[in-house]
Order: sequence, then C-alpha cells, then structure tokens
Amino acid sequence: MLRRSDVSAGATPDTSAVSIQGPATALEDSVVSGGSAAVRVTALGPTLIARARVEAAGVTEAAVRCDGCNGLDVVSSELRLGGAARGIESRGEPYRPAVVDASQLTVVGRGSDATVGVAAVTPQAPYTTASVQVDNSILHRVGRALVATAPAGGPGAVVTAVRSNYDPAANLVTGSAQLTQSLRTTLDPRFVDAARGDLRLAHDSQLIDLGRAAPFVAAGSALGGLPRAVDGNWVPGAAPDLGAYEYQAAVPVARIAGPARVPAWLPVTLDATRSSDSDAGDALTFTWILPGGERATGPVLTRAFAPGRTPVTLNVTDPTGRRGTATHVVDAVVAPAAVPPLLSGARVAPREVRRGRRAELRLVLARPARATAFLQRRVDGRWRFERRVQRPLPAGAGVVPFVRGMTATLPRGRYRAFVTARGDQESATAKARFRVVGRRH
Ligand SMILES: [Ca+2]
Ligand SMILES: [Ca+2]
Repeated sequence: MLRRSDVSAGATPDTSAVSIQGPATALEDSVVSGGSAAVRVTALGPTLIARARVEAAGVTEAAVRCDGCNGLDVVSSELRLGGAARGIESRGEPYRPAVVDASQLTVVGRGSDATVGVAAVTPQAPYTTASVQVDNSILHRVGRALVATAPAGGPGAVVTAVRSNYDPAANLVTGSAQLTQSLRTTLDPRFVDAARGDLRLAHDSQLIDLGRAAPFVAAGSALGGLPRAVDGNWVPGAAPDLGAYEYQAAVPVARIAGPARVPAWLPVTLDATRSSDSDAGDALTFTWILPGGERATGPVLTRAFAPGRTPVTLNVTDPTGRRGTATHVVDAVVAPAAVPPLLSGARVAPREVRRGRRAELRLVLARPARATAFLQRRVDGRWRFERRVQRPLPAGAGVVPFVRGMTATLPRGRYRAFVTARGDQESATAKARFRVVGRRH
C-alpha cells in the first residue's frame, strides 16, 4: 500500500511511476506522474486508488491504466491530461478481463483533441473483454470524453457513464464495443481557478450536490481528506458533488484585530483581514455594525470613538450568504489633560534697561502664585545679589514692575532676574537676562 506518497517516473516507454501487480493493494492520498502509464495495474484481484492526483502528459499515455486487471476501483481522484493521454484506460488482455469502476473523478485535459477521459479497449485477441463504469465524475476539456473500442464481432469493450458531466460530442465507439450513458450533464463545472490548477468547485457550481448517493465506488473522503456528501447548496439534504472534491459550505470565521483601549476621539483601526473561510474561492464581504445602527463596510474600519465602552460587531459573509460574527469592545478613554507649568515666559522688558527708566519683569503664571525675583549682576565672572522684588500675582500674564527709582540706582552691566513663583502646592523657577545701560551715576 502506498499512502501519502509523491512518486514520479521519467518519460521512458513501457514504464510506470506506480505499478500495482498484486491484489488487495491501495494507493491513497498520493501524487503520481510520469512513465508511459503513471499508474499501471495488472493485479488479478481488487485494488483501490483513492484521493490521488495523477499527472499524465508528454509521452505518458494514461494516468491510470488497467492491463487485464480484474477489479480496480478508482475514487475521488484528479487526473490531469496533456499530449494524447487518457485518464482511465481499461485494456483487456487474453483470458484476463479488465474491470474498472471509477467514481468521483475530476479528469481535465488542456483542450487538445488527442486526450481521452475514460476508455475501454479490447484488442484483436480471443477471450478478451474490457469494461469501465464511471459515475459522479467530471470529464473536462478532453478531446473525447468516452471511448470504447473493440474488434467487430469480437468480445466486447463496455463503457458505462452515469451521472457525470462531460461533452459527449466526440465520444467514440467502434466494432462490438458498447457505450451506455445516463443522467448526463454538460454544465460549466465552475472550478475555483482551473488556470492555476485549482479544480475544486466554486460556490456557484451547479455540480455541487449533483452526485448520486450510492456511486459505483463507495465514496469515503473527498480529495484533500475532507468529508464527502456535504449539503453544499440550499436544497435540503446532503449529496455528493461531482468530481474529486466536495464543496464544504463552510461558515466564515470572523476575526477582529485592534486595540481594546484607545484614546477617545482619535481615529483607531480595526482590522478584519484575518477573517477566513475554508471554502476555496469564497470571497468575503465585511460589515461593521456600531451601536445605534451605524454601519460600515470593508475589511478595515477606521473610526474615532466617544469616551466609554463601544461594542463593535463584525459580520463576515461568504457568497452563499453564510455568515460569521465577531464582536470587539473598544474602551475609549479621555487622556488626562497635560498640566501646564506654573511659571513660563519670564523675561525683562526692555532687555536693555536705561537707568532711571521704567522696566518690568513679565511672566506667565498658570495658577495664582507669589513671584519673587532676585536681580543678580555679573561681577568679575560671578553672579552677585543686587536687589529683590516681590509681588503676589493672579494666574495669567503677570508683571512685576521695577520702580523707576530702583532702575536709577542699578549699576550698569549684565543682569539676570532669578525668579521664583510659589503657589499653594508648588513652586517653579526661571531666569531672565537683561542689561542696564546709560550714564554712570
Ligand atoms: Ca455536496
Ligand atoms: Ca463558505
């Protein structure tokens, strides 16, 4: 048994990446490519290929080939074809009938005329038969969806296709071969992104829930390991989708990233981009709901909040209308106002005081205080006390005048006013420089 394997072979003729020769063998959850047949089965008993991705291009003639194998089941597998490859080929050998059942296949070609979805082939030889029956499958962009060839009048090759989606126009039946088709559809599969190799069904595919409940091969899990027979449309009742995958009809998961505590009235950003939906291709729409019924759309909400706790609800909706919800509470707080300094803007005006003229110390008090200024004069490189002026002042712009008589008695030179403001609970200091100029005494 091969499980979770990744096997490839070169382009050598008559080789295979995986060769199953004994019965009761399984190839599951694996990726296979290369060889003339990527997977060749010659076992004479039951074998199973489940949830495989098989690439058959270039010289590879078949993704899965049964050479006289009696009892091959293939299910929930994706077969990609290029060149002249066939998805499933059931090939009879003398005295060894080839019998293949296949369900839940997604077989995709590249639009070339030479590819074939499913084929049963009986060569000109005695006691040789080949059959394939396929259901719940998609055969897309292949040259011929179904081929059954057998010599005229000889043993048969039989292809039976039930409840599958393909274009039958180029089906080929030769000789004594038979082709039986029922419950066929020819819808656009609506893959999520076929150009990029994503062959899962988009939410609006009509192949969702179209499969029959009891296919030829018991379904098990879908490709990728996800549950099969999920109710993927709004019609009550679960049914398998056509093809290897199963649309899960998942409800989106809403997630909000953003700060819980923010300054009031300042814009903050709440981010919903980490919301998710496990259904491939389900684009999400975002609706934010604020108290009072205010709504906003888009994956990111930028908004200022009034003080207090504001619950913000996010609805994330997928294209089918399934909706996930998350709530984030924003606690907006008013930042304490900055306390202005008690004392600022201290300066002497004018900065050059003429002796005997008016001068004053100007300052700004944030709160009422008593202002005291020591006038110091620069003498021999040091500040020396000269005078003291003092005045209680209210809050606001304040002025401590130097009386005219005082300025008349100040010696010329460089000065500074060393100001101290004392309030009820606080004090502050500042300095203001000035000069005294004018005639000597
Ligand atoms: Ca389904
Ligand atoms: Ca979804």
